[in-house]
Amino acid sequence: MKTKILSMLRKQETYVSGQEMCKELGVSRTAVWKCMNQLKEEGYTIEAISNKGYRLVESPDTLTSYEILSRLEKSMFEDVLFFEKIDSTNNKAKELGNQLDRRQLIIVADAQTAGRGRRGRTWQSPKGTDIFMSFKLHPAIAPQHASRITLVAALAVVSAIETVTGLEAKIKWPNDIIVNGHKVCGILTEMSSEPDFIHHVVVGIGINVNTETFPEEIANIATSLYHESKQTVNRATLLVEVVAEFERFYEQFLKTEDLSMLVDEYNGYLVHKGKEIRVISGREETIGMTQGIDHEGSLLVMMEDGVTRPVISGEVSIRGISSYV
Ligand code: BT5
Repeated sequence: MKTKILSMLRKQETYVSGQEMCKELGVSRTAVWKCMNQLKEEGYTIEAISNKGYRLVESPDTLTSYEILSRLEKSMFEDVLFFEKIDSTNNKAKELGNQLDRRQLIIVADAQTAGRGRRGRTWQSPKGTDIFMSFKLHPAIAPQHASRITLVAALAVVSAIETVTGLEAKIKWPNDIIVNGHKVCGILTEMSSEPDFIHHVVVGIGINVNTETFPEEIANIATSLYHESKQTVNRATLLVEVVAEFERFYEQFLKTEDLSMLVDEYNGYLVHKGKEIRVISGREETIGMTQGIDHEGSLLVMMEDGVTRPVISGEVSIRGISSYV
């Protein structure tokens, strides 16, 4: 009911009458009134004027499922599950995937107690300020193409950050988003599959939105949108923009199972474009210049011998500079 009430209030700039709401929702006036009071208690500012009805003046910075669903008009995701605190939204999405729940879902948390990065690393996930979310997807594509979805998600996040905050965001291939040389977002894609069939793909996205300070171990690497813009960002606004952009790019990706329709846009955001870089993948180190990715999502590096080779995965840094980028 909260989702429906909030979406009705959001659709109309002016007042929505109590009567209209009762009719649309099929409930009594008292039920609507009770729900309005609950929303007010949760921090929503709702103006109520007799003979006119209700108007939403302001929303709190919250990521509840009704806050997000009421802002998502049409979506490929069937539901949004919100947790005040959880070990990891990726764990939850995988757990649901393993229960053979094939609905495409968004899992969101206000805090994580065991947020994860790649290869067992930790993702700092404090309460109340940032976005921790996972998409549970069931693409009918070849399992070996699934890692490309990380790049699709990165494109969605940079684009959403630019739209919502006006900040210039860049992609550090393959899974980081950078603002002013510091990491503002990380993406972790995980999959359960058979050799020729995907059970589920989980795309986990962590965005530092309003965090003001970071623990010492990441203080030199990390930044937040608040830190860079000196303005707090409404998390639901940004989250919904990321989802909308992801759906737009993902639809294009699914047509070809590669990035051929997205390559130019992606390369336009690449932080290392035209730079001499060092890529470490496993024990191998590659040094050279990159102009961008190819349609398969590999980073094309022109080596000192003049030959361009694709790098499938690895950690990239600018050669000769010891900073994180
Ligand atoms: C990542 O790994 O960047 C992927 C992070 C994915 C987090 C999301 S949150 C929702 C979902 N649920 C999860 O449990 N995970 C996903 P990687 O490239 O391995 O980078 C990890 C490294 O980033 C750490 O070793 C730190 O150096 C640094 N780091 C940790 N927390 C950070 C933060 N909040 N902001 C910036 N850098 C951070």
